[in-house]
Amino acid sequence: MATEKLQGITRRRFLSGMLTASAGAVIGGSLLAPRSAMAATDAKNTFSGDVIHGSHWGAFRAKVENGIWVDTVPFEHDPHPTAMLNAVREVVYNPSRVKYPMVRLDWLKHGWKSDTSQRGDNRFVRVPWSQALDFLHHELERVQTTYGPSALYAGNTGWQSVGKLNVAGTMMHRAIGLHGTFLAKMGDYSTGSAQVVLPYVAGAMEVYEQQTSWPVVLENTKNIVIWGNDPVKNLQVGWQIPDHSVYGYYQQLAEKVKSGDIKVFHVDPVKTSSYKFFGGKQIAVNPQTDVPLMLAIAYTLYTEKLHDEQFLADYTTGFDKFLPYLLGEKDGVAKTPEWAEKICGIPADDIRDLARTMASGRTQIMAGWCLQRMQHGEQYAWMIVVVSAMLGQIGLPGGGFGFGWHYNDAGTVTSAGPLMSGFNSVTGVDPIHNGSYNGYSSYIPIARIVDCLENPGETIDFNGQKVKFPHIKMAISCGSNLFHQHQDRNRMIKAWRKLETYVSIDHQWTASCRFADIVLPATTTYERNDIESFGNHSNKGIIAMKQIVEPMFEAKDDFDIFRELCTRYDREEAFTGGKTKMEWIEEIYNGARLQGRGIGVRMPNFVKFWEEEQFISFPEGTEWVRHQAFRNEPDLEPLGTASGLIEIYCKTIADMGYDDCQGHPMWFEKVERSHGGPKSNSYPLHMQSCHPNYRLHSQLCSSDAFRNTYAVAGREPCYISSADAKVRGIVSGDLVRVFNDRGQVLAGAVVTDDYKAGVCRIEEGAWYAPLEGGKPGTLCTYGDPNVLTVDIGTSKLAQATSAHTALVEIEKFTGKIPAVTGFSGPTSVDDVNPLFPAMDIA
Ligand SMILES: Nc1nc2c(c(=O)[nH]1)N[C@H]1C(S)=C(S)[C@@H](COP(=O)(O)OP(=O)(O)OC[C@H]3O[C@@H](n4cnc5c(=O)[nH]c(N)nc54)[C@H](O)[C@@H]3O)O[C@H]1N2
Ligand SMILES: Nc1nc2c(c(=O)[nH]1)N[C@H]1C(S)=C(S)[C@@H](COP(=O)(O)OP(=O)(O)OC[C@H]3O[C@@H](n4cnc5c(=O)[nH]c(N)nc54)[C@H](O)[C@@H]3O)O[C@H]1N2
Ligand SMILES: [Mo]
Repeated sequence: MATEKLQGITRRRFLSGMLTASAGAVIGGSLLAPRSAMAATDAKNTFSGDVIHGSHWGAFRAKVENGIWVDTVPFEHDPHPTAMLNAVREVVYNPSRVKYPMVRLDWLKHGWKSDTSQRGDNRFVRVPWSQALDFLHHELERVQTTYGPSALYAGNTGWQSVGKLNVAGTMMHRAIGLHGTFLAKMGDYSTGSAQVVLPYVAGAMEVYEQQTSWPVVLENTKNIVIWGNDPVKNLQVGWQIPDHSVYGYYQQLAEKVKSGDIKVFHVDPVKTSSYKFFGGKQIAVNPQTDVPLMLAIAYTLYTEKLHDEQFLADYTTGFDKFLPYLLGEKDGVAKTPEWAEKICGIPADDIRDLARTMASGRTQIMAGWCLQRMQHGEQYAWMIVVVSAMLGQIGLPGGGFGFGWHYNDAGTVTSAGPLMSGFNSVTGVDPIHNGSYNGYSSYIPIARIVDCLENPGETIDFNGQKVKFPHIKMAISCGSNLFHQHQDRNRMIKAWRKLETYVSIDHQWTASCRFADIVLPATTTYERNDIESFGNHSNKGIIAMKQIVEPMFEAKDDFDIFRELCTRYDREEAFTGGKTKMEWIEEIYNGARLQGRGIGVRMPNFVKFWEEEQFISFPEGTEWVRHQAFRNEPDLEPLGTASGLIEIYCKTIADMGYDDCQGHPMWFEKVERSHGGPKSNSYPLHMQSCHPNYRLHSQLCSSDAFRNTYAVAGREPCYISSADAKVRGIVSGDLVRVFNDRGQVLAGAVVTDDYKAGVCRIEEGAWYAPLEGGKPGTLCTYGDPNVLTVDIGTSKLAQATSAHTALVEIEKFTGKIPAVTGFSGPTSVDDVNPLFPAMDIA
């Protein structure tokens, strides 16, 4: 939700909605229990007033009464606040809060020799902090000295929270890295295949880079092709604090579409929020078949001589090697619109029309990331660049391709202000343990974690290298929810049993905590001080993130958790750098202030900023055109590819000799695909697990009152087309079972005409809530889509997630309706001696 047109909520109504929501949301008595109640006499806990803070969902002012956060008001400089801000307060107070250090029952009894098949049964024992940290330290020592660094997986980091100091994953890396080297990860779930293939093709990752400024697009562009992308939905959140100013340009775009000045095409099997907001034409492609559609566009451009030969000659290499494939000289299949129609479901004439329109004027392609989170996702990213190259507009104002328009306020004009640095994982101090990896890889591609657990010793291909999977014995994660992010939950549950010890550090009792042996309670950002940029690419200014409430229960800042861990191996000073948290914040601020002086931007001194101003804004920057430097001076500003040019054919990739990613983009059939593809006879519906409209991944799912504003029958919504619902006798509001060979979940049906027949969606991040905890195959009572997704690499090149290659069947649920598990924290067992010396069992 960003503006009135989006969901019919104006800023004023949004604000009043906030008030109603908070009035209705009762802070549960049990939640305020021990700590806050006990501390009620503290001076700090009688504080009342407004506190400025920031989040992935935007900046806000928290209203505090007697030490309790009662309401949330969007920041006055955010013109288009998201409704998700309504859920943020609950993160502190909800029943899923991790309250105390907890150790899994059988792990407490038997340490690393525990019965790991009990993992996930959610029985935990509260232990004192000192003991929990002793356990963690003991396990790090044991694993390093027994097996060496390859047995400790500490590479994974996730979306944690904003704040330049309290970067949860970085703190973990810094502290664990001071103890010993470990198994790291490569890549991420977000853009795993695009970020590997695009540097070969276009010379840069492309995905996280700033895009051409929106004013330039609004002035110059005639056609915008939004390819598998929903920026109106996805720009609600940001890696830093989003300023949401981009929605102002979106309103202008909507007007230009209305007046006919700009045409927008949405290549998407779903009528998206962006489609509804901008208007334009939907090209309702069959899922996973965009490459045939693009090949047919390329075929049309070439055979109708609409391609830019001069551009191809001057700025690209290898079109001649791609052409025989396109024309079918190589494999006997010309990639004609008629050929593509049978696969992608778009009539051949419509494909030709689209190609002609794209060639008829300035065309900007805005490509999303979902399509590269599928098997052979590399081909999609590569083919976007090839089509753009054929159009010849790369580097012109408002033309060419971009892969990051839906991320981090892209296309806003970057300010002229300085950039803040932050807490760093590197200290320059040697670790205690620096053992040998014994011939195993020192990293794994992030999404291959379960493959690695299942097949230690096996060697896989990855981006021209060989990765020999080590025997992982221990894993630790902090600010990351592995039991949300990873695919094929039931397979994961079995593989997880191979770990001797898994440690999760979080403030919400996520499924990852359920499947952990040691759980440590972190504070939320709202319980500590920090500092962050307002705006991502826009870099509009700096916000003081002031502590709103006292830490709940026994939660500690990640900084203190890891500082205290480091005292156990004499690395406390190295971890803290000899500074307190406030000194760090001041130093981060002063770094930017110094930089600002160099570029003529004056900032107040830290005390004035922190105590008085609390928000400073930067002067406006200048408009910018992506790839313009390369276009103007290809010799002086070559791309980062081997040739310095766009590589339509890439020898480096061809020489890797992979069957599933070759020298130029190609169409490969998928292991499963709807609309007549493999396995569609058994499971006819393509399940999308797109990024949620009302969450950031799994974050905010545990905000009960907010969840109940969108849950259906108490479960995660499952969007299903009217046609598919009708033949199954399903109506909106029904409890449905969504299933395939990999698993089954309950969800609440939302029947809609927005979805093409054969396509359904359960948004990622819905919490895993097993009927029988720890049992593979058990019903998920809330609707985690990753129970149903496939866990294979995209290809030998990137080995990224293929989450969006997933077929399912849906039926009305007729059995005995189980309650939703998953949101109420651990089952606490207290008749066990909490001081049982599990660590001596070794
Ligand atoms: N099926 C499917 N799966 C997907 C995707 C998909 O499209 N489909 N998308 C993938 C993508 S792109 C991504 S980026 C991943 C996201 O996966 P994650 O990054 O793992 O997702 P989050 O839910 O943001 O998890 C962050 C965790 O950090 C915790 N946390 C927040 N702040 C703090 C803090 O200050 N300290 C500590 N210690 N913890 C904190 C939160 O409570 C939460 O549990 O998911 C991937 N999974
Ligand atoms: N609200 C919100 N915003 C977010 C996030 C969030 O959790 N919540 N997460 C952030 C993160 S970490 C990331 S990585 C990005 C993710 O950004 P993306 O991966 O780009 O986002 P998705 O919403 O998963 O998918 C975008 C679009 O792809 C379409 N699509 C799916 N399958 C196909 C297909 O086969 N063909 C075509 N043509 N289209 C298809 C979907 O219908 C959807 O409209 O979003 C970021 N923004
Ligand atoms: Mo992501």
